Amino acid sequence: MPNPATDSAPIPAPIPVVWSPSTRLHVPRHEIWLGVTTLGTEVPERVDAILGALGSHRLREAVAHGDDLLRAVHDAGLLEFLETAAEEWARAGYEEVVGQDRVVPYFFDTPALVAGMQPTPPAAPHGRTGHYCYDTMTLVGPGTWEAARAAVDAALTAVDLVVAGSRSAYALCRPPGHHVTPLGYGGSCYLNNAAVAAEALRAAGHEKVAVVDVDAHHGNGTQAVFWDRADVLYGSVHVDPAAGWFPHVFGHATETGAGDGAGATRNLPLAEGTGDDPWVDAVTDLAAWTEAAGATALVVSLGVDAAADDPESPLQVTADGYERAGRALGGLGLPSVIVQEGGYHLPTLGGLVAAYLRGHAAA
Ligand code: SP5
Ligand code: ZN
Repeated sequence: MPNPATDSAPIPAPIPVVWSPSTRLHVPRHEIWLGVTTLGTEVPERVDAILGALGSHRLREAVAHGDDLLRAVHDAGLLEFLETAAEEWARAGYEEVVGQDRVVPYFFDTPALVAGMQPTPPAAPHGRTGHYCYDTMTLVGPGTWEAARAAVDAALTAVDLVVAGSRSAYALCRPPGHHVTPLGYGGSCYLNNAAVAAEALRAAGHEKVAVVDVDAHHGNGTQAVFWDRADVLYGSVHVDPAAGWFPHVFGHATETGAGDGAGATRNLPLAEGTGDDPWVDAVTDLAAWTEAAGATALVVSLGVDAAADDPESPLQVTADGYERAGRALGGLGLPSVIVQEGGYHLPTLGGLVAAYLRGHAAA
């Protein structure tokens, strides 16, 4: 039966999509989890799975940006390590000597080791990686830096579009970024694309920016970047780390920020098996929180790994849930930069992103 109310509604213009072919250059090949080597999940084919589902959107290539905002988020030592690690590893001959062609940590100079003493910087590359990389799943190869840097450029180009007047823009960032802290990387992430986007919106004159993170995992890195700041809010809905999920030690509801940032962090952990209604309610709650705080711009960390088919999380969200989440966040009417995070089920990944963007644009 025809419905005049919806049949006459204008079809929303699709959100512009920013991407870079260089993001395909990161080929992690493997992950090492619990000491077992398995095939990588954060694969280059993700880029094509997403592009394939966004055919009706206008594609733009990322424009190269300078390092200022990258340096505002990440420590100089981390950036230097990431930029040079693959070359150093190759020069040291680990591929020939031990059969490992990717940079992977085995030794971690945690507080347990350091015990309050002053460690001397290690001479060997294989003694250095664990200072920056906090897990064994996040391998660095020859194209990793170029891809991660291109993902940052995609996020910054999306910010440019929004600052120039586009209501929203989507950055197809790969590798993802929300697990990267100022000092370290992990969780299949190398550079924190969403945090850099938030800094860029601040630099463009937005006095309060909200990052809302709907990836299945808590974005501990983004939380760390803005933990003691009042000018960038961080809100996240994710599978409860207390039920045993990565990143294990962060993402609990008790974490709400500190100092100037007290109350500017909000975590909504959900039980394993949570489906659309409670998940969309949590996203809606974060949208209302953002609005009440008076944010004038939004960054969405769009992980689609909360989906029922995703192999990396036990949440059970459908494409309809993602579309409703898009409506809840798009309904804020804020200039929005939507940044890709996780999502690993290649057959459904693109459709989930498209569903979110449809909802965000329609609101
Ligand atoms: C950006 C993002 O979604 N990062 C996810 C990091 C969490 N990964 C946890 C992986 C746990 C074990 N996965 C087993 C995979 C076997 N190949
Ligand atoms: Zn995730």
